[in-house]
Amino acid sequence: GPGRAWWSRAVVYQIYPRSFADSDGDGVGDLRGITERLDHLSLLGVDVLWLSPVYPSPQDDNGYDISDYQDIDPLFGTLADFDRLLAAVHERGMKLVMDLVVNHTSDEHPWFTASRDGGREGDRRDWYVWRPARDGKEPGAPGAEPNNWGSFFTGPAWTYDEKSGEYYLHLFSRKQPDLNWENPEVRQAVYAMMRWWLERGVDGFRMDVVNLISKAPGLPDGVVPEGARYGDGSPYYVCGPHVHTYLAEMHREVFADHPRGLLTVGEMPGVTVEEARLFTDPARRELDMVFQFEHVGLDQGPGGKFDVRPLELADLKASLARWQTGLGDTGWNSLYWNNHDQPRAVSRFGDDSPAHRERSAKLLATVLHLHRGTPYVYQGEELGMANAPFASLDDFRDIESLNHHREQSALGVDEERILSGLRHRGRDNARTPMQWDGTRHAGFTTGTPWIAVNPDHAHVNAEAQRADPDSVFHHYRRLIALRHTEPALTHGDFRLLHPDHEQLYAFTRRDAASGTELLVLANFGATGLTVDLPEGWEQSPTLLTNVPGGALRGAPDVLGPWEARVHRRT
Ligand code: TEU
Repeated sequence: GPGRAWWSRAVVYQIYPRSFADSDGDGVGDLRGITERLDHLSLLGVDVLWLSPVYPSPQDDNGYDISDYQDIDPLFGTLADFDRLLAAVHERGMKLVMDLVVNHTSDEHPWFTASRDGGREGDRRDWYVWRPARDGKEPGAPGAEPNNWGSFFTGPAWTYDEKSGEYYLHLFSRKQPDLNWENPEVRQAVYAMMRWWLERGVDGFRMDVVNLISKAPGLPDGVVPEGARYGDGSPYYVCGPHVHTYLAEMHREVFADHPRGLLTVGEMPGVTVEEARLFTDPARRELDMVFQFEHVGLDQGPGGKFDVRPLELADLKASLARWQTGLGDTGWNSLYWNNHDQPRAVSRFGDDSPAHRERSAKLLATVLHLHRGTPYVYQGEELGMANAPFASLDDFRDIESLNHHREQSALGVDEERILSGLRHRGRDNARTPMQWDGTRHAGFTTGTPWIAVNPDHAHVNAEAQRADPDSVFHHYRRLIALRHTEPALTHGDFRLLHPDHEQLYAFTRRDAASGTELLVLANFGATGLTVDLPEGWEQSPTLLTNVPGGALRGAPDVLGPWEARVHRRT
C-alpha cells in the first residue's frame, strides 16, 4: 500500500529555474546555477527536486508553453548541462522529477503548426481541438466562438485561425493550444516522450493540469456566473469522461514495472476528494498523489482569484482535515502551502510583519509537515520569503496578472483596486529571485534580474539562516529529518481537535503499530492563547517547537503569539 512506498517518507522541493540561481549573468536562472547550489538542498535534507519547465519555449507562460519536449531551452542551458545536474542530484542521493505539460503545447510546437497550417484535412489537424464558428455566426466575428468558455488567463478560450476559418481551444493563453487527448496518436507521442526522459534517468513527473485533458463531448456552453463575461466550462473539462482511462493507460505504457522508484503527481485544479481517491488508489494504477486546490481557494471571493477575502481558520482546518480523512485508508495526499502560482505562504496564511514573520513561517511549516502526506517545499519557503512589495504595474511580469490588469482597466476598474488584487494574489510574488545572501541582487545574478529581488533579502537570506540554528531554514531541516525517522508522522492516523476554534490549529497523529502518538498545537495569531490539553498529555516531552526553550508549561497551557509545538508520547 501507499504507506510503504518510498515517497511516503519523502519531502519534495520545487525549483522554479528562472528564479533560482543564474550562473551566466543574463538575469535568468539556469541549470548550472542549480547544480552549483545543490549543497543548500542536501543540507536541508529534501529527497526529491521538482523542476518547473526547462524545455524550449517562447516563454509566453514562463515555460508552461513548450515548443520542443525533448530538449532544453538555451535560456536554461543544454542537454549536457541537464545530464550533469541529474548526475549531481543522484550523487547526493536525491531524485529529480520533471514538469510534464501535456494538456497543451506552445502554438510554436511543430505539432501545432502542422495542425494549423495543414488545413482542415491535414494529417495533424486532429491533434488539437478545432471547431467552426457557432451556428449562424460569421467566423471570426465577436461572439462567434464555438462555445462560451473563458480562458484561465482572461478572454475567451478560443482563438480564430483566419487561414482555415476555424477556432482552436486554449484553456490557458492563446499561445497554449489544448492537445486533443481523444486522438490515440497524441497519447502515444506523449508516452514516447515520457519514456525518453525516464531513459535519460529522471525519476518521475509532476503533471500540469492533468485532470483537464479529457473534455466532455460536444463541448457544451457553461453557466455564465453573475457579472461575468464568459461561461464556466469547468464541469466539462475538470475530471472529464476519459481522464481515468488515459491515466491508467499512461501508467501501463510508461511506468509499469519500472526498475527505479518513481514519483508521479498530478496537478488537479477543481479535483474533489472522491475523485482524488480514485486517482491515487494504488490498486487502480493511475498516479501516486495529486495536488488539490481546495485550501488555496478558501480566501477567494465570488469575483475570482483576485477577489481577496479573509480566511477563516476553521474553514482551513475543516478542509485539510477532510482531505486527511478522505485519503486516509486509500490514496495519498500532497501537502503544500504555496508554489510558483500562489502567493507566499507566510504572507497569506501567516504574518509577514517583522515581529512575526519568522515564527509564523515556522508555525506553518510545522503544521503542514505534521500532516499525513508528502510535503512540498517551494524555493525560498524554507527561508520564510514573503510577498514582493510591487509598487506599480511595471513591476509585474506574469501573463495572468498583465491580462487581468488589461481587462479590468478596460472595464474602468480603479487602478489601485486592481493593483491591490495583484499584490495579494499575483503569481509573481512567488517568482522573485531566490535570496542567497545580503549582497546586491541577493547573490541570484551578477546581471540584471528578470524580475526585481525582494529588498528584504538584506536580512532574509540563505547565508544568514544557515549560520543561525534558530532560523526558519533549520526549522525546516528538523521537520524534514523527522519525516525520515518518525513512523507516526508517515503512517499515523490524523485527528483534528477543537475544529471550531478560530485561532488554534490542533491535531494528533497516532501510529497504532508502535503506539506512538504526536500532538500538534499551533496558535494562528499574534495574541497569546490558553489551551486545554487533551487528557494524558501533561507530562509529554516537546519534540519540536518554534519558540526557543518552548515546552509544556502545565495544563491549561499557554501558547505565545504564533507559537507551534509538537509533543510525543508512546
Ligand atoms: O497551473 C494551473 C492552474 O490551474 C493554476 O494554478 C493557475 O496558474 C491559476 O489557477 C491561474 O489562476 C499550471 C501551472 O502550474 C501554471 O504555472 C501554468 O500557468 C498553467 O498550469 C498552464 O500551464
